[in-house]
Amino acid sequence: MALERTLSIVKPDGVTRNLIGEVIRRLEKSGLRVVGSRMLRLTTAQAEGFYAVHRERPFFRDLVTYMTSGPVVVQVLEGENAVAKNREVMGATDPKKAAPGTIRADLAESIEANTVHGSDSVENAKVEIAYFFKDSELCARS
Ligand code: FUP
Repeated sequence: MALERTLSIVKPDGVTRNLIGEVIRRLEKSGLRVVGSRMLRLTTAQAEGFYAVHRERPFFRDLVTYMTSGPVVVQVLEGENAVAKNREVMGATDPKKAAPGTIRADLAESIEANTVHGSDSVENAKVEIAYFFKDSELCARS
């Protein structure tokens, strides 16, 4: 088992529907610990940069519009196998395909407004965490 960090985002639909606490409750219940957290409204440039890997995909413009439609909460989670554990608690991208009991199956509105983001690898987690946080803004909990 490896101690890891991962980036989590409560997306605009989650914030708008007052689900910040519900999302964090589920993540904390899984054993993950919050080591950094901030609310912000992404600019178009920030959303485009964050999802740059998807820039050629047909859903890219809609995704950027959606991600800038309201505030988000960006968080860094720490724990054993944090990347995979966060993805497990989140569920599959499309809420219709997400396993019962996952955040997306229970709470998401659509494949776009799917309530949460979670890094998909340790490597990407490092890049995504650095996109939003300085080291000095993170408080180790282990
Ligand atoms: P995930 O890692 O589960 O967040 O999924 P992806 O990295 O594949 O996709 C990133 C985001 O793009 C999703 F959370 C929502 C959006 N998306 C769409 O809007 N339509 C799609 O068909 C696929 C992804």
